[in-house]
Amino acid sequence: MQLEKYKIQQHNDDLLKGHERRLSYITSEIENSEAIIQKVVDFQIAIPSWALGTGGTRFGRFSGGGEPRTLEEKIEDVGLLHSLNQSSGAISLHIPWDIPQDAKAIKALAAQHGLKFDAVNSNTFQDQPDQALTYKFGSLQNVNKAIRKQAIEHNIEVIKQGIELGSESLTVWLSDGSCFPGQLNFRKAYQNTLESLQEIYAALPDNWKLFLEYKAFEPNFYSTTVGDWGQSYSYVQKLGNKAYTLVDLGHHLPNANIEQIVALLLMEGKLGGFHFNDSKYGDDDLTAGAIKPYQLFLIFNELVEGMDARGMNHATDLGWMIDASHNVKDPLEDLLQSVEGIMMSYAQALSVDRKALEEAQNNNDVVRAQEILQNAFRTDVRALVAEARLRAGGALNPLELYRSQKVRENLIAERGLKTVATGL
Ligand SMILES: [Mn+2]
Repeated sequence: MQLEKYKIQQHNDDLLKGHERRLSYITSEIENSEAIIQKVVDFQIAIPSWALGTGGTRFGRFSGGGEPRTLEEKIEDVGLLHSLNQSSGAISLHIPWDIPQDAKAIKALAAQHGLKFDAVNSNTFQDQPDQALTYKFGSLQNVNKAIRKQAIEHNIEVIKQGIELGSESLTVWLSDGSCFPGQLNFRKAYQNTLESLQEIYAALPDNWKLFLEYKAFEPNFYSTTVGDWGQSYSYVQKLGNKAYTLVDLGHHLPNANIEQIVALLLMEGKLGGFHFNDSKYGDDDLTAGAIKPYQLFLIFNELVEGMDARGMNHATDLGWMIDASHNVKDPLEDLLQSVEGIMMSYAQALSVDRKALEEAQNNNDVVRAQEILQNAFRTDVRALVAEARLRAGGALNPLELYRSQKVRENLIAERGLKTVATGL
């Protein structure tokens, strides 16, 4: 399904008066609002190909209707999101869930929707039907050299697929670890993983980046071989200057200070990318900003401060992606909400009075520092984010337009009620 431009235009015309009223108030309140709007226009968040269908837990999966059945339909869905918010201009593929049969045609289809290919993701946390050896006891860490080799070759194959699509980064997430004490020699598991990563790294084109994602626990419940940012940092340091740590918000132990992690990785020049989601208990993969919006704001506050300190381009120097699972919501509606939540946190972080904050910090004025941050967080910047969408050609209220155009009903009519997208 495609959303015609005139429908977006009509929707915007209907909402314009109220929008302009709110915008004029907020621009009078925030000094640098024009610069914020432009930065929000430029900021794009990749949508992973596995987030377009209904997700599941290990207890069950309740599919929604009209889910994309093919890679082509997944691209159409991301194209639809992008036409609504003009902020989802990239898709991230998971191999082998989404292997393009004809890379040229897929690339052309994506370009038609204004989409680029973000990082490609390898998968050695599941066995595939035609796979010779099992990853039950790990992949890159495995005690069996033949299994490690199989996993290395898979990653190299994913790089090749990515080159065909114009992708420029590989994300490696390993479920490797152990479930019980004594199962694993930690040092040997680390060494095997490092050597395997070195072989994968050697296959990276010069202009590529390797992102090493960490996760505290699950599916292994005693140890994880890339379990936290320190372990990921230790690997990427040894790999070289094309290797970076990737932060997934849901992959920390409860109450971890993610904003501090982000600040230090940025300082070391080793923060490569981001996976957005939110959680209450663990790796819940909920809508970004749904549970802890203040934390998301504080993370963006460090991102903006740290990227500016290094003269980085906010939009292009780090990889931004949503990594969420939608068990009870329409996945497309959930993704629209996530992007909105991310953009609001970003806009709020951009509005922080940096000079005043630095002054407060230098004077140990704790109260003033808190006031500055909370003032930014408590300011309603939705009109700034909406204005960015309007200028980019998107909808003032994407979710409202999605519903009024009965997008899901149309997708069900096109694809059927009982479709299941590949993914988790
Ligand atoms: Mn992730």
